[in-house]
Amino acid sequence: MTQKNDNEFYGNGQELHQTSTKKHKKLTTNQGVGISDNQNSLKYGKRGPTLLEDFILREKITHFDHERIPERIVHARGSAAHGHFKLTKSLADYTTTKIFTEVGTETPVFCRISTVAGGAGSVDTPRDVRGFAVKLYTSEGNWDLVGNNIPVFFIQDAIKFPDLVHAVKMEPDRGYPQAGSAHDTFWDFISLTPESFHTIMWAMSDRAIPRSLRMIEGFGIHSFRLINAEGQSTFVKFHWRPKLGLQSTVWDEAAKLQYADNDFLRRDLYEAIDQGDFPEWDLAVQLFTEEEAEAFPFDHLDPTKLIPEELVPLKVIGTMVLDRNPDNFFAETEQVAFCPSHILPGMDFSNDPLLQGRLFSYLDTQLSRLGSPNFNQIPINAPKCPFSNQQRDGHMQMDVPKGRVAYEPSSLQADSPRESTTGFKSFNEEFNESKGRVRPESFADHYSQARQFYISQTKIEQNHIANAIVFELSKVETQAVRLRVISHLMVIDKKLANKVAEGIGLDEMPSAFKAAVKPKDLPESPALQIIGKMKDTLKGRTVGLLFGEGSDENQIKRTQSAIKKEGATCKLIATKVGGAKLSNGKKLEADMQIDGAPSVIFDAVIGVLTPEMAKKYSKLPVINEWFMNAYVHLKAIGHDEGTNMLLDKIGIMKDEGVNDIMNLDAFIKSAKTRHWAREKQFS
Ligand code: HDD
Repeated sequence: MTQKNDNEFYGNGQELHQTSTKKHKKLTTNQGVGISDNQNSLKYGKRGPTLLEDFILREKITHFDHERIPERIVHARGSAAHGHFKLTKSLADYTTTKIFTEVGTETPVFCRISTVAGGAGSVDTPRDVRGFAVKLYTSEGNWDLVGNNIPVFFIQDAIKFPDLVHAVKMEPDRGYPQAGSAHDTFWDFISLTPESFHTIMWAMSDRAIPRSLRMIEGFGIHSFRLINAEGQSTFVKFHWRPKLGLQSTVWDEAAKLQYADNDFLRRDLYEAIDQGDFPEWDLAVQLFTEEEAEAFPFDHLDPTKLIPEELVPLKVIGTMVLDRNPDNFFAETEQVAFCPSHILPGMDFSNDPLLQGRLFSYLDTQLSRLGSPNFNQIPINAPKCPFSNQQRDGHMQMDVPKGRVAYEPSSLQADSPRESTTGFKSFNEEFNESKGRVRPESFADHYSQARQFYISQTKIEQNHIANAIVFELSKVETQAVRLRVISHLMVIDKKLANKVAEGIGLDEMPSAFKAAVKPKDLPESPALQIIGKMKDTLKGRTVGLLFGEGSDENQIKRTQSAIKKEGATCKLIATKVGGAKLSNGKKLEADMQIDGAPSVIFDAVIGVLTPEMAKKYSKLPVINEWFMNAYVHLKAIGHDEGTNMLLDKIGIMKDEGVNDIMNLDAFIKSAKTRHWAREKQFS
């Protein structure tokens, strides 16, 4: 007896997609066998048990059960995009590597930007360092520049990395906090690790709460070597500089973004690329010789130190554009395997002990995460230039090598791969040292650059750093840990230490930590600020425009087109996503409903409301909060007559950031910046 398809009786959905006129691909098993019913498992009788024989069910469920791979132990949450890098200035005097000598060549790249501490499903906007990893598929092999958005690191030696990570990750007994450093174990470790304080200053600055992944810098951190045709070496540090300039959120905004949109930064990057607003970064280098390095007041091999731009200026040599979203998150963003050991002929590593440990760790991690030494064959990891060797077999071997020769040297097969004179050569460095578990004295000054960073900030940024430390220490439950942190801050800057002590309600200051080396007073370096690097532009930003019943269409259209002209996006917000009827009787649909579009997700806000609607809305908490949060987060507010009444009712004080949109130029000018003066009201 042929069985009837139950869908005909119960209408469980199959008939809906069968009615589509589009020609679909045939649904098959992984063996290519066509599937006639993907809704019902094979049963003995209509209400009977499912049969083990159902190979279609078993194949589907087995695959599903194994869909996840171990997430990255750090940097688990990331967003990525494809693009290309184009060299504009040759470094032929310094290196033979083609990516730095062939001006005009476009090299494909894949760039993944991540948080460090949280799991793969954690939110986008905690206070955290951001990973900035770029894989460049060059004609000479893959080069991975695996950096962060902060130019220094917490520790000087890779042997401490597991401790640092265990301290910042959720505490092992209680399993929280997820994705944040504001807890005892992190600050306990930090307070016992003086070398971490320079990076702590950066991590407590607004760099760790970026507005957009398109508005952060990237740093290779370590010194690397460039090697020229004569075999001479020059040290190099790499910097990515965003064309949109730097922009961060303020802390209250970052915290509120966590409930407004878990995927805020991921969505921002995806949508920007999707609408053709491609983010770009200049690649700049700092070049210096061994002799020049010896004259620096610090050791460039110490990853807790940076080289101020005032000492070694940046040279821009090319630009990276991200212009294509991944087709599949897992296949690309999740499976991409970065390794700092992936470098090219014409480059080499420095002896930075953190870098040296990384050269081991990443390859090892890929073996456990991706499960096979053949991870290089996954399309996102495979070089785009030819590659061949005598490595064979292993899990998930995709290649079908031909011939009988799987060794080298060999003579039996003319086309089997051989060594080449243009292959990778290590720099011929001479050593006259003894073996030992040592750290050089030149790494011992932990505070001079921390102080230099702090004093280089604007007053606004200094306040934010102090507030961030107060916030974090207020979450720390152990008083001894708080005191130890303050004892280090006293070495960095007494005023900062006092401010933090006052913020956490400390009655008596601890004594200052006894630094191994007395810190030097280094000159201020304005290049270390964020505010100084904000661009006077609306490009790449988003303005939220609230409208309601009876709003004026002309006013809305005029405002929208002025914003668009600036290269920004304007999102229409209403209390219903279906929109509202305008004064001319036309219905205008909203892009978003206000409950799902709090003002934290916008760079500036505007209200176009009739006096009647304004009166009605002034009683709605969600709308009060919309404007009030924009004000507190220092954003520009644009209003018409109706909205002006609403702002008065809510108690928003008028300043140069609050403008009538009759004068759109004034609004646009004010939306290009944040209105820092307001902060004084809240301190
Ligand atoms: Fe790391 C991932 C950046 C020190 C061990 N690291 C990872 C990623 C970035 C960085 C951006 C994510 C790459 C991606 O998107 O897939 N790590 C850094 C920087 C460091 C640093 C800038 C210091 C300058 N890392 C560091 C040390 C060790 C590791 C000292 C170990 C000794 N890092 C890893 C890792 C990860 C990783 C465990 C996790 C996932 C992965 O490698 O692929 O191997």
